[in-house]
Amino acid sequence: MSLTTRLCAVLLLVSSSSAEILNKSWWNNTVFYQVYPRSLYDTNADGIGDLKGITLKLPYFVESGINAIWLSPIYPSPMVDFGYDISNFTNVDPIFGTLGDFKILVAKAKKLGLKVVLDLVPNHTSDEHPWFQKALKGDEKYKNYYMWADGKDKDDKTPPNNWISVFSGSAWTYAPSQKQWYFHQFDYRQPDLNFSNPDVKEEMQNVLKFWLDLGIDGYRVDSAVFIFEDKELRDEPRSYAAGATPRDYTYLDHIYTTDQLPTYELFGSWRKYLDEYADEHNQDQKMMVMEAYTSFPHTMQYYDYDVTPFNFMFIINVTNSSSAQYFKQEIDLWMNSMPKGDIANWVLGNHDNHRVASRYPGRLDQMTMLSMILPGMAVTYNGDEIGMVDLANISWADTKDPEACNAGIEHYAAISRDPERTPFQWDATKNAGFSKANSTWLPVNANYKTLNLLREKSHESHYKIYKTLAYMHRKEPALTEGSYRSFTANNGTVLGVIRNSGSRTVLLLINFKDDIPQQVDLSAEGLPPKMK
Ligand SMILES: *[C@@H]1O[C@H](CO)[C@@H](O)[C@H](O)[C@H]1NC(C)=O
Ligand SMILES: *[C@@H]1O[C@H](CO)[C@@H](O)[C@H](O)[C@H]1NC(C)=O
Ligand SMILES: *[C@@H]1O[C@H](CO)[C@@H](O)[C@H](O)[C@H]1NC(C)=O
Ligand SMILES: *[C@@H]1O[C@H](CO)[C@@H](O)[C@H](O)[C@H]1NC(C)=O
Ligand SMILES: *[C@@H]1O[C@H](CO)[C@@H](O)[C@H](O)[C@H]1NC(C)=O
Ligand SMILES: *[C@@H]1O[C@H](CO)[C@@H](O)[C@H](O)[C@H]1NC(C)=O
Ligand SMILES: *[C@@H]1O[C@H](CO)[C@@H](O)[C@H](O)[C@H]1NC(C)=O
Ligand SMILES: *[C@@H]1O[C@H](CO)[C@@H](O)[C@H](O)[C@H]1NC(C)=O
Ligand SMILES: *[C@@H]1O[C@H](CO)[C@@H](O)[C@H](O)[C@H]1NC(C)=O
Ligand SMILES: CC(=O)N[C@H]1CO[C@H](CO)[C@@H](O)[C@@H]1O
Repeated sequence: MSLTTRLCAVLLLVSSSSAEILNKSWWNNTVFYQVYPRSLYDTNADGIGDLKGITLKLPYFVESGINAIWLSPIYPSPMVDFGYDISNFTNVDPIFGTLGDFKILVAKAKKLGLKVVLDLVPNHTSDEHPWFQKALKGDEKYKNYYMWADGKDKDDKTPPNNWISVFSGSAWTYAPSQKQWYFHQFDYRQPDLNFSNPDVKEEMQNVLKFWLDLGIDGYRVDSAVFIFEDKELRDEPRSYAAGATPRDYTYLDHIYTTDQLPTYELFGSWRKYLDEYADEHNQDQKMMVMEAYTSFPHTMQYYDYDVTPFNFMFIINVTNSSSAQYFKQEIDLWMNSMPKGDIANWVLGNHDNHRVASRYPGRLDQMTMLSMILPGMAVTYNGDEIGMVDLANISWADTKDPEACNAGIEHYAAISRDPERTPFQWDATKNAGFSKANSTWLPVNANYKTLNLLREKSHESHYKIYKTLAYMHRKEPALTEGSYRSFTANNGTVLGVIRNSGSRTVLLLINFKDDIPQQVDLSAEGLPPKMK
């Protein structure tokens, strides 16, 4: 991506955007909080969290300094992939409640000044979706909603090409009723939608509209990189990744099944649609943020289409063993590569990765401060604000994550995402106050008697630090409008961030050698010479 292209895109946006859109880019400098609905709060004692539970906890979010939440999928789903396989895009799964419950949630959130964002999973539907069921019966209209091709040898043995599913093995499954193969980036029960088909585009726009009409404030788009594939269905080249077998996703270099240009263009068109909607209805601008695990240039490319890519660097690139210089280098890379003045964001954790307190042992507060003091949007996964840790010893019998189940009893523990999905630890009562059921969908971490919100409210704690920083992040002018500069000091032992607006300055110093106290000379940074 050349700088000129990006500048052009910015100029275009300025000239084409409507002046009427209210609270443009309101998500800048927000504290954006991911709710994993199954694990937040259970009101009907079935051991699984629900919408009524989220509604009950809305005041907790507000009191914690959070001002926008996004909900992982709540749609009807066979739960082959915990709601990321959707059988109806415009309804609520009975496990979570009803559309009525959702309307109440949104109404209460609005009263509290809390924005609500939903997860959109556009790459595929469940195989139980009526569209796919019709396709399997040969209905031409609905067959074209999906991706079909003849086998290479026109038989039922050889798939159309060598593409591999993320869950391993061929990405094509033969449908005897059609004597053709259908494409699926993930499980064979998650057929991919054909976004080259205008009818599919329109259907998805109707889905966007359905939830906007119910008052939501935007979308977080799941697995954004997978929407379009090469039209010619060309074989992908080998990656030569170490240890990859021909069934493994990593065996191939996915140049024809990820990051395709039409994918970006589709999101650009959704951005426009959301802006038109907000304008027409005299509402605040709608947020659109993308989950895209991809290379840095492909990540930056989203900015060209005026949508915000999640920044996963504190999960993927930087680790607890990275040096202060590497932290600085990566943070600066993002700040200097995104279009000037655009919105940065810092994701510390999510439902697909180990908990931040487990990835950065003993350094959670440092990471919280970093995400809150850096410019842009701070992104928190529920439970990280109290320092919940992975439940490392979930047994095979208790394992729920489909990816872990696919891996088998020998290998599940290494890849399971269950450890970071356990129920929220509210207090020291039964099931950590999460549920009155006799068993919960995943076990509650046994440490809840000492690690819980109620306890953390009563003494110096991760939660108190989080809350203080969250308010600062949103209210302190040096953070909401201030300049940004980073530096390292003491021969790379200390990472510093300075935010400044007029006479107000916020300085963050992180000691990378916790056990050795540091004296930092700040005169070179234009600050008082000695701070401890
Ligand atoms: C949106 O704008 C209105 C009017 O300017 C303001 O009162 C409100 O606080 C803004 N909301 C957000 C989320 O910024
Ligand atoms: C999805 O749910 C809605 C309720 O919002 C219902 O009206 C519609 O018929 C369902 N669609 C499908 C395809 O089942
Ligand atoms: C996708 O839809 C387009 C337009 O309807 C059609 O031309 C194309 O063949 C479909 N692609 C596949 C792989 O089914
Ligand atoms: C982070 O790591 C991924 C995977 O190795 C890489 O593709 C990406 O470019 C890296 N991003 C940054 C910001 O260094
Ligand atoms: C990083 O964390 C791992 C545990 O996740 C630990 O084994 C390792 O010692 C830590 N490294 C540093 C430098 O703290
Ligand atoms: C977002 O906030 C930062 C300060 O944190 C500011 O520098 C930047 O210009 C803002 N961008 C937008 C689009 O509001
Ligand atoms: C996991 O280990 C903890 C402490 O070692 C123990 O109390 C707990 O019962 C174990 N949980 C499971 C599900 O085995
Ligand atoms: C839990 O188990 C006890 C004893 O078997 C039973 O009386 C009670 O109804 C159960 N509670 C729930 C919520 O299922
Ligand atoms: C600075 O760090 C480098 C590499 O860690 C080390 O070789 C050097 O001796 C250190 N210098 C001082 C003045 O501590
Ligand atoms: C775009 C999309 O749907 N991404 C999801 C695709 O499906 C897999 C499997 O359901 C999910 O894990 C992704 O998150």
